[in-house]
Amino acid sequence: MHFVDEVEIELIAGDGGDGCVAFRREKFRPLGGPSGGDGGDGGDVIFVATTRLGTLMDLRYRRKVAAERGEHGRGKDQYGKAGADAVIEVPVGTQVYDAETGELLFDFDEAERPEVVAHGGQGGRGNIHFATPTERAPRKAERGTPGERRDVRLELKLLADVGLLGFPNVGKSTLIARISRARPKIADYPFTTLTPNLGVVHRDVDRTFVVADIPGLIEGAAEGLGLGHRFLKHVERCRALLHIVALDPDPEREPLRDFDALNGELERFDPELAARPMLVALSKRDLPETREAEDALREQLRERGHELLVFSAATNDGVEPLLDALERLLAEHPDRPAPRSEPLE
Ligand SMILES: Nc1nc2c(ncn2[C@@H]2O[C@H](COP(=O)(O)OP(=O)(O)OP(=O)(O)O)[C@@H](O)[C@H]2O)c(=O)[nH]1
Ligand SMILES: [Mg+2]
Repeated sequence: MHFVDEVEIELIAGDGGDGCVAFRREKFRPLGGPSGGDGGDGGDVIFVATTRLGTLMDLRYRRKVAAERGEHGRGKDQYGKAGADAVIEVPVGTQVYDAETGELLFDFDEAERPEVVAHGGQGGRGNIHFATPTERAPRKAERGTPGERRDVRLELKLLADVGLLGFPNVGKSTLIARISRARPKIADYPFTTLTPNLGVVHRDVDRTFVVADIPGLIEGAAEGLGLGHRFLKHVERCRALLHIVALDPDPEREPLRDFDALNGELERFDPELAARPMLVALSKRDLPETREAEDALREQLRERGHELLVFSAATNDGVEPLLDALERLLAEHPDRPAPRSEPLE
């Protein structure tokens, strides 16, 4: 499935139909009473969020979404039919911005709650409404008002409880595959994961949380290096972060330096992100070199105010305590962060 998290589209609500000027035909009177009906209202453009979708892909090639116009009113008191609404499903986590001003217009953070994103015009009144005692044969009717048109930009930000962060290859995808039914690709080369994946962790029937596997970030991500901030923004709506570090065969890389580098990226991207509740975990505990490095790293992180958890997704060692700690952290931070009002450039 292709992952598309940004689209721009034009929304065109239906114009209202015009009211009609018509008269009854009666045998000996050229102009009977007025009989022009009202125009129908134009259709609205309505978005509704659904959990069935995880991408904005369906909208990618749809440059515009238009609702039907209202029919014009007709003679013999006939009203025009209202135009049909255009109802579009978007994934939960979709935000709608005004494409010109950047203003946040709608935040679809809940499923099945429809919103009118562009209002249809109103039908004009027909001449049946304009008869008065002195003007028995009014030639007047209203035009329908135009439907709202607006250019919007849709941004999808995955709504996960926990965002998995880390350099490429630290084992993010292996962990999400271990703790949920998500089956991302796993491989020993960097940037295996190219698009975020969601996994639902079931701890008990009524205790679940959603984890997002964010593609590997590297130094310079806030400036667009690697997969860049295209994915950093998905972290924005996560209640908590799990920052994973690992020993890497590359001698240039070192867990503590990776940790500081990624935090620096978060900070540069959005200081609020760097302040998000965070757990730090060292992965691949099954490897002897990891166990050797564990204590020193724990000490270094303590100086930075973080506890270190250590786990192996390969053997499951330490995974349950890690999930317990995540659950506790989420319980302490029950609210989802509010959306930012400016879209990202
Ligand atoms: N020994 C050991 N290897 C692991 C463990 N977890 C992951 N790996 C290996 O590390 C490599 C990278 O794992 P991934 O899960 O693809 O890493 P990732 O963080 O998702 O990487 P990107 O998607 O590239 O950012 C793979 O070869 C995994 O098999 C672990 O607990 N122990
Ligand atoms: Mg991966």
